[in-house]
Amino acid sequence: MYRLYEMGDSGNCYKVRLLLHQLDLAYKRVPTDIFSGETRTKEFLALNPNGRVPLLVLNDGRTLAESNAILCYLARGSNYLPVESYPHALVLQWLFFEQYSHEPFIATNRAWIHLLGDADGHAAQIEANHPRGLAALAVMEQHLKTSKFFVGDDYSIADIALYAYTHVAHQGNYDLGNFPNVRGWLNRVSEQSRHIAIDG
Ligand SMILES: N[C@@H](CCC(=O)N[C@@H](CS)C(=O)NCC(=O)O)C(=O)O
Repeated sequence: MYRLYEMGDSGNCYKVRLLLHQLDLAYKRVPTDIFSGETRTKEFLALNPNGRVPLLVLNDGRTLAESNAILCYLARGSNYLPVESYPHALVLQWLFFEQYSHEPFIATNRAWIHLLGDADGHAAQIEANHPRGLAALAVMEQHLKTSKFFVGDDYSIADIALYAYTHVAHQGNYDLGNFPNVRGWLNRVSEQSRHIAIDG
């Protein structure tokens, strides 16, 4: 059985739980509180020297970090990751977009505002991040004008990766009111079979 070191209200960890559930794979959750330093202990750093969750431990003890790498590993051979090189690369394109242009602005503001409750202490960073998060949402909005899911008509791990922090973007003070295509897509993702909610 897989072991997943994770935190319930982290979107990066939720991506992995959502896919594990949709693939009906057995796993054990290992709750890891980042705010009390549990990702920086000697024991945890031996598993992931980068000190971050999610961290997946395979049956044979090998470890895998980085949420989107874990999605690729688990989705291989399933309907959630196309095999053909071009659609496969498009999935990767959106996974990299999520990590470089979306998550650093949307997830980070959510963490300061919603998880830490310290909007005042991070006001300048939140303000600087906000337009960059909106820019990522605008890219998604434009793409979803003509596409049902991120890669064509089929739900994939690109959707899982982008759903994780977009559906809770309001917790980082992002208003999705001007993004009707994004809202429609959020609904389609939440209607997929075996969908589960994020914790918290
Ligand atoms: N790029 C990484 C980001 C992981 C990450 O930032 N995890 C946060 C929780 S969402 C964490 O563990 N932070 C603990 C720390 O920085 O000490 C991924 O996608 O897995």
